[in-house]
Amino acid sequence: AELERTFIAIKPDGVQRGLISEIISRFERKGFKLVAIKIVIPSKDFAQKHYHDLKERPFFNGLCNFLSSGPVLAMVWEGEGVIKYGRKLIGATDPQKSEPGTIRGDLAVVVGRNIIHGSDGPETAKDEINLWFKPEELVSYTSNAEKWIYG
Ligand code: YYY
Ligand code: MG
Repeated sequence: AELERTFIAIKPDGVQRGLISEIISRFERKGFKLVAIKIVIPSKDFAQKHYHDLKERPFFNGLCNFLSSGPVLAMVWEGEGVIKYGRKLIGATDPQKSEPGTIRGDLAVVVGRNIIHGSDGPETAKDEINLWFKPEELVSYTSNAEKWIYG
């Protein structure tokens, strides 16, 4: 398995609604590997850094207030195709447009409370992992299931 990694975060709504285990289990059962995890309350300044690409959008301020309003579960998941397929597991940005079976489709209703973040490409994955985690917080290990997941 190649070392592709993505940044996944359960936003304050997902944490407060008790959806941590539900969301983690979807990535875990798929066969992706958890290599970093922590719970943090990001400052507003940190939230603005995380969402810097969206700073011109009208919802930027509310979005950053929301992300910094409570605990966020920050994670790094590893596996073949995890960036793109992670987005598939998550579903469309607007939960009204997310397919049933996706995290947002099954568990969220409105775009402003869509419970989860996932990196949208290799560059943002790298940037977001570096923003949220120190290198020593990432754990490299061999999972015993790997040969059964990848053959
Ligand atoms: O990557 P993703 O989270 O699916 O969507 P983005 O376009 O990156 O927007 C980030 C975040 O902003 C989204 O998850 C909810 C919020 N947002 C919003 O509140 N209203 C919009 N019209 C678009 C996005
Ligand atoms: Mg995005």
